[in-house]
Amino acid sequence: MTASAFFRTRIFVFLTTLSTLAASTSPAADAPAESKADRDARMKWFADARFGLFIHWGVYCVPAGEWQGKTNYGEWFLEETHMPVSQYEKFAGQFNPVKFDAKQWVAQAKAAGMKYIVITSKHHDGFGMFPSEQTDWCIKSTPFKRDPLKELSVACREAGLKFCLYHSIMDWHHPDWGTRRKWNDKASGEPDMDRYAAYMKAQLKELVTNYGPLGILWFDGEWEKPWTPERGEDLYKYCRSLQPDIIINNRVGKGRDGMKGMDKGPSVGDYGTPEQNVPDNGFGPGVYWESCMTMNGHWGYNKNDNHWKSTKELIHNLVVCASGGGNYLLNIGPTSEGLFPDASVERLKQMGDWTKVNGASIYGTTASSIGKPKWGRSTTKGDTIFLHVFDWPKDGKLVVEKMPRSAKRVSLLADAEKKPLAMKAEGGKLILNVPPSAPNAVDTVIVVE
Ligand code: H79
Repeated sequence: MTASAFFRTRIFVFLTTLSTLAASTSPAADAPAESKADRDARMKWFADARFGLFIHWGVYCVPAGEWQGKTNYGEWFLEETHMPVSQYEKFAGQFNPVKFDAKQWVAQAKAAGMKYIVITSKHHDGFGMFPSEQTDWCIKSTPFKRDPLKELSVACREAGLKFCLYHSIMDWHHPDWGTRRKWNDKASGEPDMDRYAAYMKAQLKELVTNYGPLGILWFDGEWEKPWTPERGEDLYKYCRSLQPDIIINNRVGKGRDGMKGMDKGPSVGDYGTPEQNVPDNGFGPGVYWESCMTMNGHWGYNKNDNHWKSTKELIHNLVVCASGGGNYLLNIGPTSEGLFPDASVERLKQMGDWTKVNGASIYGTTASSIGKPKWGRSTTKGDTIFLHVFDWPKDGKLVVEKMPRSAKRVSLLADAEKKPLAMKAEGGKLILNVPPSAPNAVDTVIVVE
């Protein structure tokens, strides 16, 4: 495949209007862009999946968010404490997660209804969670004589989940990252971004070769000046050359509109990445996106953070993502023992109770033409519309204001017998007789065929 064949139709936000533009960012316009059909085929598993697990795991889980009386650190520990790199490196010597069980993590994610796992192969502190030949600043320098990424990749494949990696572009440890920190006492000489890009590529080659095929490469930390659009395009092309069907998020390039996460203009990358927010109405058909979010207030493990979101809030977020045509990537920060925090485990279980019964209204669905009803949300698949009722009507009548077509049969998704609910069509509206109290207090799903 030629270099420019990698560049595709890009979709981007212009002011508040979303426009679909056929724009190639390739400097050489002689080769055809990936066709929409080919792109949709490559993105299909991602669009069907809707729900994934993010895992932020690195040596920052050793201090567990606490240092010199302050308790609010996470994976940004090195940057926020300004600890000398030589001192931070000592956490590697204490990282020995002997309770880590890849099969158990994957089973917990699967039971929650998650279809893919994205784990940090390297966060901004540069530490590799895999034995890299490119550096000693990786799992090799810990007492833990195992390869957690290998174990997880195998467990994912066995369980039918896609295995994906988060790999930070910004690197506070590497001497060649262009904006070197003053507290990096291990680095000398002048930073050289060409050398840095070669280092990243060599690590990515190891990752794709030894843990692949990967579902997604999830880049981050692209916003600092040394990272340029040209470097982003080059890295995108390189990763696709290693594995043509790999999916790459938009943070490989420079187009991202801050935490809103969608691209401001033409840029490389396959999908948008809202962070810590769920867009209210999605971005229209054909736009791929995924909201990533913490379960409490930190990505990396913080032993003092008890600001856990309720399961209800997490389920609603998943449903709002699906109803806007996007995915929900929910984070866990495991401990230095190798365990998911209890509160995370509990929430995964509870989400699983809901997805087990109601998964048909999430996986493989898209946004429905009903839009955003007063009582909740809606998704659709084929000839079926799923009504997600967050606020159950007190008078036993659920009104669907904008019914696109006449309904043949209406029932509760949780009802295996599909007992029909009484209904009445009235001037484009559909009025349903529903039980007096909500069968599911979080989100009762009604199936309209
Ligand atoms: O890995 C997790 C966090 O450590 C990382 N992304 C998630 C997935 C993260 N890095 N930074 N942040 C979260 C918040 C940083 C925001 C800012 Fe910016 C960076 C503000 C200004 C520069 C993002 C990029 C918003 C504008 C540009």
